[in-house]
Amino acid sequence: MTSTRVAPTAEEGIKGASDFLRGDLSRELEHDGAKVSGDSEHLLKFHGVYAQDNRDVRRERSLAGETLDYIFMIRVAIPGGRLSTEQWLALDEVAGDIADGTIRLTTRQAVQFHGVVKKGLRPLAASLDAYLMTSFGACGDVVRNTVICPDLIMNGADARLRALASQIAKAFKPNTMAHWEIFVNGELAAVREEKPEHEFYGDTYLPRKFKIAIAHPGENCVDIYAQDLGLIPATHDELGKGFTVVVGGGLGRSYADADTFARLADPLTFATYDEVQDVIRAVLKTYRELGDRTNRRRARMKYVVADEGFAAFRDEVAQRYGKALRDPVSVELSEADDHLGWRTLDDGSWQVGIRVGAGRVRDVAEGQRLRSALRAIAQRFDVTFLITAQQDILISAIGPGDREAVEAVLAAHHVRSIEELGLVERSALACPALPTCGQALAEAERRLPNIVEQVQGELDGAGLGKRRLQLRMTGCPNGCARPAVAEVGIVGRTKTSYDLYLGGGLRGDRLATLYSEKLKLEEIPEVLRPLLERWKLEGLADESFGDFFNRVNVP
Ligand code: SRM
Ligand code: SF4
Repeated sequence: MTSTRVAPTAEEGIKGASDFLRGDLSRELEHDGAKVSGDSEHLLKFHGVYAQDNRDVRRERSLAGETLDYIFMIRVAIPGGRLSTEQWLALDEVAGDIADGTIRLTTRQAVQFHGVVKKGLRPLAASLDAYLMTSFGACGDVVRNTVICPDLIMNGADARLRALASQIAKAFKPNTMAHWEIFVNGELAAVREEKPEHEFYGDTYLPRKFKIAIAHPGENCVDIYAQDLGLIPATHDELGKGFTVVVGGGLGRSYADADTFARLADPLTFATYDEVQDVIRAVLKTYRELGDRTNRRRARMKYVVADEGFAAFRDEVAQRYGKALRDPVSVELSEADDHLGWRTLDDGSWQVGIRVGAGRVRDVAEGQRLRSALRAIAQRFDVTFLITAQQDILISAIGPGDREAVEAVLAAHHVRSIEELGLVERSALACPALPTCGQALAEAERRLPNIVEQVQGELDGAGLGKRRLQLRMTGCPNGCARPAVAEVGIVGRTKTSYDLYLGGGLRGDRLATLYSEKLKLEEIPEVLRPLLERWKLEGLADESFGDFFNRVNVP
């Protein structure tokens, strides 16, 4: 009789044999070669490190029989995207001394460094550690960087809410000391007593990554329904303040596996502040036990929810929670706030939100010198930096008398104000894609300015220049810039073609539908043109493009 049981993936074996994420990493970091072995590549991800090669020179080097240009990407987990000026200056120094001169803000409020060589990994980890930051757990099969609406941190009336992202990050960080032993202070860390690993991780951790976000009660700037688990502040008639917990979201798909899909999270329960971590633990245990460890393409929790059915999944969570789950309190989120521009906070201080194209903080010769501007502000003013889930940066807690001085620094570095931005540019997102991402099928970040300009041109041409249009672009269907919930989602299909998704929107509560396949990038404005014309003629007053597209059911 043949067994139908499928073996766990190689990655599961690597995790299990790694002695809690150590493996051979110490030795590998010490040897001279520019790269690490495949097993170590997998373990490195848990430490926030991705092995990459510069794909711009891959072909010519291969043809010439030369070794590839091996580089590493390091992702720093920043709960809620909140940074002190000292931390920002430390990141700025790393960018200049160890990485490629840029700081890449991510769609999950974290920071990435690109182009780091192997011998830079330990100094980089030590610099982060000195300023209470780490890349540990920013990648890998664990709870990833916790995202929160910036308004809840700086302007939140409720102190418990303000602290929640950091508390969750702490509570769900793996206990192993491997990172500090291998990357930061070697023997010193090894002699420290190591706590047993969390029960919901064990020695093989989760089947795949797990993403948590906390939304503002009024608007959806964090794309809460795209998360494995989302917390939406809500008030229960009897129990008072707490959260509607939503679960089972995720946006990645794979062309190689037709049974992969984007899915929005569903409401699971209402939890009070005191209960919320136990509910998360129960969800994690359910995922740990029921998630697919035989196929990494279908290992995310959304597939457990979809395969089991939501009601059965909910029962499984309740069993592990140890008591019945309450009904969720119904919530309604409005369109995402981009947090850009100047506003005053409740305590009378100022905040300015600055658009960072595709999250890339850099100095452009003869142009905007954003990296220098932020450095100068961090050196002169006692402010707080906040990274948004739209890859932008907020300078917050600016003293009531400092607005003009901060404005002057920004202007001196040619940092564009929101009044100078086109409305497509204002909300457009793109993932890094080429040349660093190993999974990229097509360009994204490097082509974003061009496609934004063309689509803005179409809007202007149709007399719709004052209307918002949300455009997101990725180099493959993994969906790192969340095109699956955008009004216009452009997704890399082959080196020179893209699939076009339409009809998501700024509330983030609707999946976009596949409208056209394998388009050249330059064809996209033409394909959009008649749709924008129809939106102008047939759209209701103030109806967004995404809402219009769904209402009239454009063929
Ligand atoms: Fe992502 C893998 C970049 C947010 C879905 N993502 C990658 C890797 C690490 C490529 C790789 O595996 O080799 C990319 C690094 C490229 C590079 O050169 O820097 C990468 N993802 C990013 C970032 C930097 C995009 C950005 O423009 O900001 C975001 C970093 C987030 C962070 O700070 O933690 C990023 N990735 C997302 C999101 C959006 C979100 O989380 O809100 C998604 C869709 C939501 C989801 O998870 O479903 C996303 N990334 C993926 C996937 C598909 C996972 C899946 O199971 O469906 C992959 C592929 C994988 O994990 O193997 C991936
Ligand atoms: Fe890479 Fe694809 Fe993510 Fe873009 S969407 S960063 S190409 S994995």
